[in-house]
Amino acid sequence: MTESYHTDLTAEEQMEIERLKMHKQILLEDIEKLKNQIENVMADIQDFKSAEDNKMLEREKRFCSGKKKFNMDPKKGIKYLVDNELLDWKPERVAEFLYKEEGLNKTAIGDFLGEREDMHLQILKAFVELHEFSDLNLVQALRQFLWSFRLPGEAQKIDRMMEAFATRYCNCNANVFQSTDTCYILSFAIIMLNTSLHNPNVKDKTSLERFISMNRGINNGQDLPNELLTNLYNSIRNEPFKIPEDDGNDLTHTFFNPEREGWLLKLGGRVKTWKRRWFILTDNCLYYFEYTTDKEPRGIIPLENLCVREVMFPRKPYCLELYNPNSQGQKIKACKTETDGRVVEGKHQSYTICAASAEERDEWIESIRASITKDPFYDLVSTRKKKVINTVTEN
Ligand code: 4IP
Repeated sequence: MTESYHTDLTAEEQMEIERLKMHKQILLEDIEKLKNQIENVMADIQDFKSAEDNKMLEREKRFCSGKKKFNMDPKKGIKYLVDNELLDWKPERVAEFLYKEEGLNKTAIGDFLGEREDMHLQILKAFVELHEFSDLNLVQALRQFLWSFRLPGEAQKIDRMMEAFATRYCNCNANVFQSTDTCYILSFAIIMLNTSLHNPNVKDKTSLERFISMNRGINNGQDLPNELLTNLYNSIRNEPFKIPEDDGNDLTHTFFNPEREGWLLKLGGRVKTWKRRWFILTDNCLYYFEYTTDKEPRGIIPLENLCVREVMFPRKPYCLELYNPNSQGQKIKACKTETDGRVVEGKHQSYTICAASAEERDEWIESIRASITKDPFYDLVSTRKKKVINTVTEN
């Protein structure tokens, strides 16, 4: 049909058709080439995308493993994230990571923030500044703050963190307290009030009147308004602090939960013989046993009111001493089992205990200190109160 159709055409028209056919052929080839090129480009894009996806996945994996490392050892975890370019080693970035990232262990956050190095102090400052305390009363602000990490056990760490908290609170609420120290002291009073009101082991519950009188004169020598203290008291009474990580709502326990056990040498009380004993530090008591498997301890030393320090002893290089600073020369309250099985009062005026190395001794000293929970914040707060009184008398 095409032929008969063509025969009707003039030679010129037929040539034109031929020319168009060729042109069409060329165009089809071009289209084919373009198609191939597009396919190649698409394949490249696909490769690139999956390489990017892989990179992202890889990054995600490393980020997760950084977080796990952080939970086990916060400093190592952060170093890993920084070395792998997953986190900028800048106070604001690290603070944001600690504040916002999910799945971080709050004890680890607290430990990391409490460190003494300059960078850590800057991170702590940036971290606290991520909290908005404007127009919140002190209890509301503390609720927010204490939920974002767990206060570590070491007094100096707590001091730094509470100082940072008080500074931030006063910056957000300029006219509530006369100084940061007032805020600091009252924060501790509130934390202790929480323990007193909500820990079933505390029998003597702090009354509102006592809370108010405990806080007399802390505002640079002046009293805080009764109304403010009453509000704070009621807020704590109606709702205890919520502590991250579901392991009890006793703040004293939450802050001070170190436990240690190990072999140490102990010097006798009257007869000065060294005995190797298995020591266990728990619940603010030091227990010692003859064998690790013994059910009954040979002796129990309640740590309440005691202090611990390093002490020199001839031929025993790594000694520590437990003593009562308020009644030197008197016997320390303790109990021991005599060889005949009778339980009697201890006869030590101080306990001299020797560790196997300087490091072990220091670890014991640190754990014992952290465990002396007569009033865990006593030293921190009393230093601050003295400071307030001195400032008042100087002026
Ligand atoms: C004993 O010496 C042991 O050192 C006791 O330690 C010690 O009691 C005694 O002190 C001391 O006299 P001998 O065994 O040589 O008699 P442990 O009880 O660990 O065996 P402490 O009070 O340290 O447990 P006094 O103060 O009870 O005499």
